[in-house]
Amino acid sequence: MTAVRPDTAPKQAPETAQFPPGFVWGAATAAYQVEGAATEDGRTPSIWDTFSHTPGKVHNGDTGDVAADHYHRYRDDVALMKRIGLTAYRFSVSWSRVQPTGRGPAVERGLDFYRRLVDELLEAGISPVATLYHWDLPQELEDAGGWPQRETAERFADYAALVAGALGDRVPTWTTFNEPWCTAFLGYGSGVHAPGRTEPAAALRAAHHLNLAHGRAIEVLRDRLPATARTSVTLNLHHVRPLGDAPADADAARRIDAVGNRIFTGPMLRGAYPEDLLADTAHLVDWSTLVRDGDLAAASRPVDLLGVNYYTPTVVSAPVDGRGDARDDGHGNSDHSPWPGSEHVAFHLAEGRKRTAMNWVIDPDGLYRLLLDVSREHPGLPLMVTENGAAFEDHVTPDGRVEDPERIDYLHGHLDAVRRAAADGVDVRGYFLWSLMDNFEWAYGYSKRFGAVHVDYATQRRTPKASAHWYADAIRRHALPPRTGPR
Ligand code: IFM
Repeated sequence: MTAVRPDTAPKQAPETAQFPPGFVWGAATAAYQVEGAATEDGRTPSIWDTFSHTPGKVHNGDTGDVAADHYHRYRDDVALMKRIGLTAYRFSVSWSRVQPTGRGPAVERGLDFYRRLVDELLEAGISPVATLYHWDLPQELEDAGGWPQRETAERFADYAALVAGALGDRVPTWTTFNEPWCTAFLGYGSGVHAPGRTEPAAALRAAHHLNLAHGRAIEVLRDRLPATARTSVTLNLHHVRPLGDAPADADAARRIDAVGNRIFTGPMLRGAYPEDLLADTAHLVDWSTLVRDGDLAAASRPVDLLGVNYYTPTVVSAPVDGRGDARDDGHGNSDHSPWPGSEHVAFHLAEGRKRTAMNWVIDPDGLYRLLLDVSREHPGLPLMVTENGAAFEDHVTPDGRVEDPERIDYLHGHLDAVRRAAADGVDVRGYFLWSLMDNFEWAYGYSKRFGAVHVDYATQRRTPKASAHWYADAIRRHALPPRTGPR
């Protein structure tokens, strides 16, 4: 593994430094990760039900069948959010709950759960942020070809219309997709996520249909939502850094920026695929037939907000010893790289830096720089940090506490990065901690805990960790508390 020099430490904020007025303090979850109730009220399997029930796909054979049982415990969970002082809650809607086959009329009992959840949030003074898709495609649509199939984009627009019809009067902020990069490249490229396919060409086709589906859904949302509602998409933008100064390292960074970021920001925010991406991947797909007339105009329907998810930077170089190497890209172990063209790139972990339980390098300055870069590249587009957080080995002490100073440190550093970006002129409207509570961490099952609230899966007992108390303090102050918060 090649070492990366740590950057010089950024200047620390005075502890009293404030966040912008109106800054949103949120936490996020996703349907399959927290809801459970996998077969209740008409819900049928999504690709994640199928995948997690397939031996060998998820750590320990864990599934989302019960998860954190949020479906039944949402009232208590909203009460917890209120105690923390959240001003917003970002959740996702399970397509399989609303439209089990991915086609046809909505199942009202499925929609009712979200109506109840949203009402509970509004009652508690917490603003709901609804994500339409967080990776759980109805299995029947995958059986018909999934995201590499163009028709899935049309089905998504129909589904968006059903959800907007049910919740449009009470949800002020809407997000089409969460991290479409993961859907395309982990689902259809490396196969570490559902549906577990390892077909690079299919991954690129999926990416295009996700762009198209996003645009079609934005059109539907704009049509059906009140004028005051805000539309958005959330991207896991990779903060890509070349390892060294060599032009070959810069070219590796360009490639990963193209297939990691600009493959979505291009069509969605500029109405075009970047020329270098098309050239780099021309041996895999025929873009001239994949992208039809009108697709890019559809994909680039304006959004009101861009959601940015950040956890760790992506450090790359030219191939080492003539070979590309994607083992350290932070996206799980597979014999198949998620990155088309990864034979031209080697990924690196920064040595000498602290890591989380995911083995992700902790680098808050990456978030600061990412926000500055995105705001420079897309001026006038308000940003929201829609996910940021860390998994650590958490334990409940005999007297019922969870001390997680490393998470407090992580949150402090990253919130300070957001504050500094805002102070330097970035229009960043808020921050959503990932995650409100421990949950099903995809291929890692329940082995990784990202929550500010600890969940004992045997009893479903919730215990706010020290970081939840610290975050509550930050919200009260509208400023960063010291790293070790109050108990
Ligand atoms: O748990 C996930 C979430 O579903 C999407 N973004 C990254 C998180 C941590 O891996």
